[in-house]
Amino acid sequence: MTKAGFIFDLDGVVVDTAGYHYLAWKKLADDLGIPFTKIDNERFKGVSRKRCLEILLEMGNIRVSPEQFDRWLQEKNEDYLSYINSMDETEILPDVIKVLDYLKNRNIPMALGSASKNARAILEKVKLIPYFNTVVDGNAVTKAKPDPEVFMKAAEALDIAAEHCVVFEDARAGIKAANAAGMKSVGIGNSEVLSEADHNFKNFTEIDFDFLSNLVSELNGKV
Ligand code: B16
Ligand code: MG
Repeated sequence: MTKAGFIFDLDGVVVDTAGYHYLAWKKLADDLGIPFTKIDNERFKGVSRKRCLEILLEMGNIRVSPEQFDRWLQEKNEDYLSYINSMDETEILPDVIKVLDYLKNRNIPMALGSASKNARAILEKVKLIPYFNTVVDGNAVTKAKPDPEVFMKAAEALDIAAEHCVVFEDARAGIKAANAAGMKSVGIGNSEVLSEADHNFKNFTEIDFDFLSNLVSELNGKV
């Protein structure tokens, strides 16, 4: 029986929903007269919805009542969900299924660890729910990455010790969270941004079965 657990971030690792987040934030920013570009959107990756709105309002020097803040949060999310609703399995990032199948065929427990409160809905849309033993999302955590809470909860739900887990992440805060949890970390994306990761790949097409097999052995070998 394996002691190894694999934990995956969602946006930027399994699917690329950043473009939809951008469109929804851009619409709100336009309504509020705040200039907002794709470069600004980079700062929102891996960051909670509430914190994103705080940053947007700071950019526009806008102060609002808690009620208005909540209304805008809801507005952004409804807009975002209208894009999510038309997602399907064609939006799974290249070779993600190859990696998930490899692990599933070896009965290796897998978890999703995401800041998104919409994570479960997205997994359902792209039909990936059956791969994951547990989904820990933005509804389950109180502290955002780089706090390790999301990944610690995922390991706990898998019933696997943190030091036997590995996290796949595309955000610097996510790599920091994995390292802080005492887990192995794999950076997906820009290796300069993710330089604190134990391993780096541009995307899943660069990950081969030898790498996965060695990783599983390494995690299993830990005491
Ligand atoms: P929601 P991840 C994160 O997902 C996104 O990268 C980030 O841009 C977004 O603000 C956050 O989820 C919250 O999403 O509004 O759906 O709750 O990378 O942690 O999977
Ligand atoms: Mg991400």
